[in-house]
Amino acid sequence: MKKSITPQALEEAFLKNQFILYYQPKYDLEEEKIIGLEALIRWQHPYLGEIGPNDFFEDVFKLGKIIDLDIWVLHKAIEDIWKMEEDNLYSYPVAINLSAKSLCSVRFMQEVESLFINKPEWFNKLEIELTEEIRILDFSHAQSNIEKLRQYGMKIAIDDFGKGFANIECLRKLNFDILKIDKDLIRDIHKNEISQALLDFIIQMANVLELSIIAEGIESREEYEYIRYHTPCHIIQGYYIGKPSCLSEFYKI
Ligand SMILES: [Ca+2]
Repeated sequence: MKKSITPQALEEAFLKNQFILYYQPKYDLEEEKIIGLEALIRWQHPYLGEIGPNDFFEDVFKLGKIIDLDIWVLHKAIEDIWKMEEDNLYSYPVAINLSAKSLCSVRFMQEVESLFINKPEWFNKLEIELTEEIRILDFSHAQSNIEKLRQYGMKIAIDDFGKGFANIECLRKLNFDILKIDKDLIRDIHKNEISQALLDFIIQMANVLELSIIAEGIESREEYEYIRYHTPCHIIQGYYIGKPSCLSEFYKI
């Protein structure tokens, strides 16, 4: 599959609008309802079918198109938030995944600013998930842009927490609102005492830092029950709760 992803094909994907956003629900166990959606990108390739981000992100980075892609996601998520309101549907907050490169880029921030000037009311429905896998070289610049985004009403999450080595440094140097616990830590948590101890520690730390917590990657009934009955974490995400699907799926009766 990788071989067929040529720079031309990627250029064409942008020109011909071949990307699509799927949404995965975040569920609140206390309120017993969906409280938000995470936007997840797919590429609808004309010959290869649907391609997940893991299979084309590297090429997007190599081509220097990651900011273009993040801007596309931002526009599309806002369009979908607007569409939910237009159709008189409950408008869920939408989280988008953002690269550190875009966060630190003038172009992305200008795009956010011009969208905000036109429709500020959309922005308190938007959340940013920043993965700590990507390296942030200039923390003070990243932090000042994070503060701008928060001033626009957006909430900022540190994504995949528990993976990689930059976790604590990111938490020390940047201000977040939400901490998303990585799925690797959740996997088989019901039978892994080390994961359980680490999860307890992360939850305590998040409480001290006044961060909301989301446990992602819940795929089995056992994982679900462990989180539900043995931890105070009440916002969850994963295949056990709901797979990524088209926006319209959330409004089917
Ligand atoms: Ca994410």
